[in-house]
Amino acid sequence: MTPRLTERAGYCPPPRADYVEPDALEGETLAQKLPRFMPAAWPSPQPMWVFGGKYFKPGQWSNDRALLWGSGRAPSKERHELLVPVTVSGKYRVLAQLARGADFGIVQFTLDDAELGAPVDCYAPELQPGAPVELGVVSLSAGEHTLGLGFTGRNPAAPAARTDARLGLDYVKLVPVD
Ligand SMILES: [Ca+2]
Repeated sequence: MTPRLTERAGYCPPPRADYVEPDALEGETLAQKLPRFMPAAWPSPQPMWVFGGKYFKPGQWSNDRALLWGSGRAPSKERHELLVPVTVSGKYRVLAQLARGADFGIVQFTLDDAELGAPVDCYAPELQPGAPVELGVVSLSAGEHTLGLGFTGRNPAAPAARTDARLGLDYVKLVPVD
């Protein structure tokens, strides 16, 4: 009989995250919608500790992971969509925590195809988590909603030798508004 993964010799369980943002919808675990066109790159859940001690400190990234995605060119019409589950109809503040870094682009969110918040410039000289960004207050019905991600451009300080842009979505949070 084939042993289960956790019963195999040498199995090393993934480390437990030091920090998980309460009530967060983790970017790395949100369901992804199939793109309408073949993307230049597929988004992938990324353990942030692989970037090493300089860029990863316990407690910086919720669940120690983020969803990383890149476009070959920014600005770009390329978009990627995630499914956001809403259990109770109501009004919500939408917050997002994004990674920042030298090759990270200016990101525009959409919600159910309408622009959500202002473009977010994710440039920073070195990889780091940004502060949670307020994307606005929206009324949402119970069910699944589509959160879109795309690039409107790159910060002028981004490396000039490249034209691509990346983003890292640590989490999205829906905070009920009374
Ligand atoms: Ca995360």
